[in-house]
Amino acid sequence: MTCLRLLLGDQLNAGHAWFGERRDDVVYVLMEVRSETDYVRHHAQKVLGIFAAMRRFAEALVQGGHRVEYLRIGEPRNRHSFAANLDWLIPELQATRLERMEADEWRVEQALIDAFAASGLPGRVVSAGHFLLERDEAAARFARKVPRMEFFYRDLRRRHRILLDADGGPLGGRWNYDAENRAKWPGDPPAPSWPWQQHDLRALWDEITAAGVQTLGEPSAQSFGWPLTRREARAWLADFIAQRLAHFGRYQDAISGRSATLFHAGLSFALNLKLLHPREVIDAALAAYESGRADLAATEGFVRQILGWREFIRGIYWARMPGYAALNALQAKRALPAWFWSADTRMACLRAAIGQSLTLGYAHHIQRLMLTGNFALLAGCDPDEVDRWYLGIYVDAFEWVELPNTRGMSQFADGGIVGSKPYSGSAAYIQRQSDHCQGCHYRHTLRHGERACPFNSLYWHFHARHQPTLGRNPRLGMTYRSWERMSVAERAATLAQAEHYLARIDQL
Ligand code: FAD
Ligand code: DLZ
Repeated sequence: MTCLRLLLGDQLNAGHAWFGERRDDVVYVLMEVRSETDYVRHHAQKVLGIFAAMRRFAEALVQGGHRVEYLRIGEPRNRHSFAANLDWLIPELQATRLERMEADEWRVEQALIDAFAASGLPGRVVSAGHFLLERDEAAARFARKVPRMEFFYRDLRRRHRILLDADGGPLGGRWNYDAENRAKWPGDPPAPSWPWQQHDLRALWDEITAAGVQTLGEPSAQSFGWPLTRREARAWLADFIAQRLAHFGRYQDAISGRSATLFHAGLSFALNLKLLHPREVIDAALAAYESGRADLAATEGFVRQILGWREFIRGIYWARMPGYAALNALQAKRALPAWFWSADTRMACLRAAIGQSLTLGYAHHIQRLMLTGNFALLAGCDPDEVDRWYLGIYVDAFEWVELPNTRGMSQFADGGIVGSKPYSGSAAYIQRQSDHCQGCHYRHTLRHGERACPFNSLYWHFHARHQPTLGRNPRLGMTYRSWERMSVAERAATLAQAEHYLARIDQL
């Protein structure tokens, strides 16, 4: 009797109950497959990082005495999809039973449901043991009505007894320290660089390219930086807590040309591969608070990202898929500008955000939301294209977290499920939060004219063209009142400027 247990590239959770006992009748199977490398064009570092982490995880299992079958990308016997490989592995391993963890992506979950059913073998699907809310509970909670993130987050704080006072209220008397978390970064304190690793992954990169996998961005295979094992991920977490957590909250909405990473954690890749558990990340932050190394606003601001946003986003995904992936509430149809793949634009903020996305496979949240996402929203880019770009370019991008963030939070294509209004901003926002506007080719103060910042006219064009629907949103009342206070001539010049830019969008 042999049980085949399938492990996916984002299921590298050494703490899972499966690995607590060594069993001779269990074979763990991991596969590098073209179905996963090719469903979207990924960043080179994402493919490298996932494969390198999978290989290290498999080696650790073997060292722990487990039986492992590992299919490399270049092996002739590899048939390049989970189902096609299971077809020949089942007889080869004489498997009499199939087991797997729940997949995080709807597409993969459906493929595995079918593959397991086709095998005719008895099987079992277990929780991946990673999230704080089980998948079915999250989906059931959001099936009819999705609450605002804030209320969901308060619920989880109460349930997990995180940052509560003796009466069960929020520590410090407030649930939310958002208002203190919006400062522009003046350059001081200095933003410590991340603890990049120096892995030599050139041999793996040669295997990937020889197999014909097409990627985007820089592989940086000679000194690959992202953490690939649990030990490296733990060290990265410790570095974040010691070096950056204290300033995380205050500067979490800042953008700067002087630092690509500011005080962000850089933990999403390790978290999404499950090298780290969200609870251990939260506990590390709480311990820093309790020992006086981070204040309440910084700690709460960070906990909200993991306990609040990360779990909330996943709940929406599982409650609303597969329909969510087709939502296009604003009927956006435009192609993404060509410079999204080259960073070749005169807009300094977008040049920096896209440039670092191509070199690092990373941009921080406000760059994703208020620079690239905001531009695509204002320009009316097709959410299918926007999704493909975000799903490919970031090392941490897996559909369960990418889709509600992109289509929902950033593009408002879900019509208000994730957020109650679109996250739109003009150059005034970018000037307030960043240091990009000084020295930019464009002028952040101008709405129209040769050097007018495109964000300004596009901002008003977006609101004007969606006035029949967004004009009814009470949270946009001030925006529409400002628009209506402008003179007729000013409005016409602004809209004409936007049309001019939209017609030349690839040349901005
Ligand atoms: P920090 O800013 O240090 O935050 C700490 C952690 O909180 C992150 O590691 C992450 O696990 C969690 N977190 C924070 N915000 C969110 C959020 N909105 N949703 C889910 N988790 C969150 N995150 C991904 O992990 N994968 C994606 O594909 C992804 N796509 C995004 C697309 C868009 C358009 C936007 C606006 C956001 C996206 N995010 C995504 C959320 C967020 O931007 C990243 O989690 C974050 O930038 C990762 O960097 P960090 O670890 O330095 O995060
Ligand atoms: C993203 C990715 C890539 C590029 N390659 C693989 C792979 O070859 N094998 C694998 O098991 N997983 C890979 N992944 C991650 C899967 O797409 C991921 O398991 C699903 O997205 C489910 O969340």
